[in-house]
Amino acid sequence: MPAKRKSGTDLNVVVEPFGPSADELAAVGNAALTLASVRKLIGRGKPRLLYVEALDDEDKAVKPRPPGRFRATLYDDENQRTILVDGSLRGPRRVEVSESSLPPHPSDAEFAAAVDIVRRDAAFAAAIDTRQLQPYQPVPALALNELPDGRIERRIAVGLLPRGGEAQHEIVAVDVARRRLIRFEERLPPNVRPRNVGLCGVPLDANQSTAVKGTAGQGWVTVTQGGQTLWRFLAVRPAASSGTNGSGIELRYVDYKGKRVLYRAHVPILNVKYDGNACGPYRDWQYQEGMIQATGTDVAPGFRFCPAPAQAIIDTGSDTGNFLGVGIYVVSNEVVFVSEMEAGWYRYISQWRFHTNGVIRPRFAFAAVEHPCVCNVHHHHVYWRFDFDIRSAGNNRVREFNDPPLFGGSKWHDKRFEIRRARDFARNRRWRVENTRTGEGYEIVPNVDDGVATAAPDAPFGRGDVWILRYHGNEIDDGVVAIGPPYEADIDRWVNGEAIHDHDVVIWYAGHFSHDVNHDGAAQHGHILGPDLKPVSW
Ligand SMILES: [Cu+2]
Repeated sequence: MPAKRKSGTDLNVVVEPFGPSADELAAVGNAALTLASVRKLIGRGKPRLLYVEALDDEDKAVKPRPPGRFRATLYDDENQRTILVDGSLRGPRRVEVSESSLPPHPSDAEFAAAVDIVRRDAAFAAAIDTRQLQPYQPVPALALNELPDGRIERRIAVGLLPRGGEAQHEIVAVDVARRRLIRFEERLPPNVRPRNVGLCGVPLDANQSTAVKGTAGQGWVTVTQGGQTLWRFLAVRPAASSGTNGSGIELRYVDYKGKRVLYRAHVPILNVKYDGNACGPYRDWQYQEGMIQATGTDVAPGFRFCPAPAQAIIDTGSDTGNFLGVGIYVVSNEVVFVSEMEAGWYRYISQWRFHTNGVIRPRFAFAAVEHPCVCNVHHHHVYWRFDFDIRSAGNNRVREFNDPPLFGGSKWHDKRFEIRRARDFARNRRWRVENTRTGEGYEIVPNVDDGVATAAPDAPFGRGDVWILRYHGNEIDDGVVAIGPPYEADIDRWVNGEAIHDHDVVIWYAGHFSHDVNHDGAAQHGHILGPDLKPVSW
């Protein structure tokens, strides 16, 4: 049943659940394990089923439809391999089975099993029982171990925060299958060895649960005002978002006043670099939802409509909450979607704001829970991917504005080929994507807090500010898994000379934020990044 929610203003927000439910996915995953082709590949091993994701096809030629495929991810510790079972949700008995040596992110159940093993270990049991050590999930979430023949053993990393007494910070690696715990030299892996021993950041939650990769939840959103449809799009919760490392709150098929603006909008890449490599660098993931404070009505799995603003860690100063998913609320003339993600000790806020006047404000915000690493100044980089399809997928062009102009008297010029561009606030630089036939467009207007990559203290780690690319269905993310190097965004490789004028274009937009937790005030000024997307001739 579509749930209709009226806000205090005359704005109406309706959300209709879309796609398979969590129960359906779980059933499909369990059934797949019994299939002969799957049993054959598994052999005598006892792999663990980590998660079952719903996948959609990247096909602009067809109308939006619910995800038609699934992927079940299993891990076989004995043979150091990942087993992937891909199939159709409509006919789940026909599947393709493949194997890979790339180690998958831990599931919640695996992490809980790893914590349990640490809790029973003689070296830690007493300190954990008396609460002198508090387990947490670190980044990276895996501790990989290279064997003499080059194979990689996958172990689950478990962090232990000191809570008094003689306790010291430690991260251990847990072999869940053999119920074995491995300790590091100096108690810490080499990329988590800050010089300081104190803790900085917001107090860690009381082990509240998170929503991990594959947790179902998407819905069609319709925003109307006085009988007129302003916005219609599909919203996907972070735990169900696309890409190697997830995408935060993901938008699909965004229409304003009945005209297509974006085919997809999301954050497929997120990374962090410390001054002097005090810790890290790290590639983060954007699918693990943490609790937000949201009170209201559940309108779809993972979506809650709230009469008052839903609040994340940057609003409450607390790592705890009462809801996993996306909070929706209306404030003045904007409909806001907000969710919070966890990656180790980082907390990221994914937000989209839709104004009645057609402006979209994508936002990303940064916070951290207590950890020795975050006492050190570090630099977060967030990369939005805006797949604009202004009125149509093709027949789009990109123009750039500079005032004062770069050459001659014209402030606008066309971008004819793929290119990487820097933000230039002195020239009020911005970009516009237009339909060449009909003239409607959207402007991408940078905000000063988004920074400039070349001026960032950790340059050249941030790589760039804006990339203007020809659309390709296989360039949704850069494919870098959040387990090891490289950590930098690899968007540059797609800038390979293709013509973009009158074609299907994609804009990547990076934000760069230097985080000094010691100066995190109540106002959190500058912690929220993102450009404004403004309609032109709509
Ligand atoms: Cu930070």
